Amino acid sequence: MKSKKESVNRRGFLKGAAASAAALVATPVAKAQEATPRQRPAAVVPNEAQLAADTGAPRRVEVERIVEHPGSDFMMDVLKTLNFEYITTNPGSSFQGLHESIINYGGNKAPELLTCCHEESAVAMAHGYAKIEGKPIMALLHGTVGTQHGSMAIYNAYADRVPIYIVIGNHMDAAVRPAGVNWYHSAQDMGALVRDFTKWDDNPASLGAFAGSAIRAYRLMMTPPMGPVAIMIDSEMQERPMPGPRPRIPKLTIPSPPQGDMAAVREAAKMLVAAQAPLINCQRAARTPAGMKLVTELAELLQCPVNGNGERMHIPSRHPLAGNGFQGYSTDLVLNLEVQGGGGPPNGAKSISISSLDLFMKSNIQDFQPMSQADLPIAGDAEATLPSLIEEVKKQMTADRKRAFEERGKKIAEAHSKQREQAIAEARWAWDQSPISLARLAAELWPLIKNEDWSLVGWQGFIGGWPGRLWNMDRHYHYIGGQGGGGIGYNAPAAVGAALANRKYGRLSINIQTDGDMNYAPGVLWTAAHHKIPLLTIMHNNRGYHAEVMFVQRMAAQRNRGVDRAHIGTRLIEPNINYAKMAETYGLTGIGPISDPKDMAAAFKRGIEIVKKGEPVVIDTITQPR
Ligand SMILES: Cc1ncc(C[n+]2csc(CCOP(=O)(O)OP(=O)(O)O)c2C)c(N)n1
Repeated sequence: MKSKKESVNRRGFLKGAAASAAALVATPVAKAQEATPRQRPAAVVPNEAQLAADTGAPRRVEVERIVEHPGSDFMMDVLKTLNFEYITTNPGSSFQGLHESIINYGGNKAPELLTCCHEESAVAMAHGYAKIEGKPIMALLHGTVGTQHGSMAIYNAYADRVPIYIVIGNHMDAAVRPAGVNWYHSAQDMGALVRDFTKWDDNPASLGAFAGSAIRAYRLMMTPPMGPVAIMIDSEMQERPMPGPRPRIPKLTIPSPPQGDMAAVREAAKMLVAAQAPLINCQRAARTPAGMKLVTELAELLQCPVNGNGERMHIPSRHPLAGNGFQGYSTDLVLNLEVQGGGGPPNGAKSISISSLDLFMKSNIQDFQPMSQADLPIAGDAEATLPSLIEEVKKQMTADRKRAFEERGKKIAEAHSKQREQAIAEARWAWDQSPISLARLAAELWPLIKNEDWSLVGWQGFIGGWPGRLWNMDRHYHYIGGQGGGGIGYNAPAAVGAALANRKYGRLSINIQTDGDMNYAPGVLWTAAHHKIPLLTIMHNNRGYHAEVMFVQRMAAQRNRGVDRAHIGTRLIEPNINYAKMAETYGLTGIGPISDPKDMAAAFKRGIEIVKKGEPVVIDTITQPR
């Protein structure tokens, strides 16, 4: 039996709940078509009995007026022409109209809405997805607050030249914007928050304008150099009934990527054929799987080395021409393909640059690097230009040059195989050490995955590059590079997004994950569990922000003050973080912590088995700093 006091309190609670329900239903659904300033219709509030009877089953919320054809249904018609497979979001009232249309309009057809616990995760997931799939998904952000949270990830994608279609809700019309939190979340120029690092943004004032902007944004985003775009959507426009006749939706066509000028391409071929020791340098040349084939074909024609599996796959890791050539290979000509800034060629060497970055640049953010020193700069997309360059090299090659190339190629191949042997020898160092060596971690994992269709979806910059040194990477999805803008917090969510893209191909996605990065927004683990995204996450748990430990140590040493306090502000210790438990909290299988290297193989096998059943797993390994 409830006491009298309790039942009064309960009634009081229900009254409060009814009031908040009133506030809730007042905003989203019941809206009339009248001119501004608009009267909000009084909402019909669920009564106490309804609330008390609420067992958690979906309840029909009554409203005074049903909106038959809300603007957001039309927005969905437009967005569906863009064929997004997924929409990542953290929910917000500024796009509740569109949210409702996504889940209910058009018979629940794709795109699927993915629930994210942080906007940075929503955007970075889209970043990782696009690098595997070669096409974008949409990230839906809430007003000023969601956009600010998402902005770091937008910046990374911008610097990485990766397309993300960002839609941002806003309560534009101050005359009808309810007082309170909606004002905090609204902006007069929302796009300004991310304009320095989006390729384009727009704030369409009508549904007709939205249709045009939505298609234009997609085209601009997909034209090299690619990049994220942002479209603002006004809440009133989403929620009001469609005014007047249905606007036209422009047809989506994507411009072909720009090729470099043919006269310049011929000149480049001439320089490459004549060079004694050319080197191909790639940063983001391969946009599609074809890019990797083209770079490899050019290298094989010229029998010259390819430096560049840093940001994308450009040549198989065990290809004899992968690397920088032999010791004493004194490069006299560098061919830079989509390299920011074009790099400084070695002393006395000449350089050619083929890059779409010359076609688009913004002012404020300094990601463009020092001024390019190219002797022959060709403005154009490298991947689109490579077929003509290959043809020209073939035309200009003589039998004499071919013989010289073959000689060169033999020496490069010998050096490549020596480097591989050296990598294997170096991997043995500290083999039995605890904390576990990263080389051993990569070496123990390789035999377990090499016969699978695997994909490394995390960055290898902070794990000593061991997968690239030891594994046989020969597909475009074997490696997708790093953050782009160096923003930590990218890796964990981008890996989930990349694993999402890999899921439909049945690929085994693997992420060797640093601990500092994981702690930015670990809720992405829940997203992986909730949406059943198979992913093997192996924690590189060095219990700290090791890059920063090293910086502080160096600074202290430079000042001769000793390095014994460099852990202050840089280590994640006292208490240690248990990632197996973290994973379990979010509904994943957690394994570890593992500090004895002998225990790794069994844990990896178990993890792989679970991932192959379609689930995400986290294995916590306690590792050497680097
Ligand atoms: C958003 C952001 N904040 C801070 C930094 C500075 N920073 C560079 S590396 C690093 C440490 C990253 O730690 P972790 O991911 O654990 O890798 P580790 O250095 O330990 O290998 C930090 C904080 C950054 N690059 N990005």
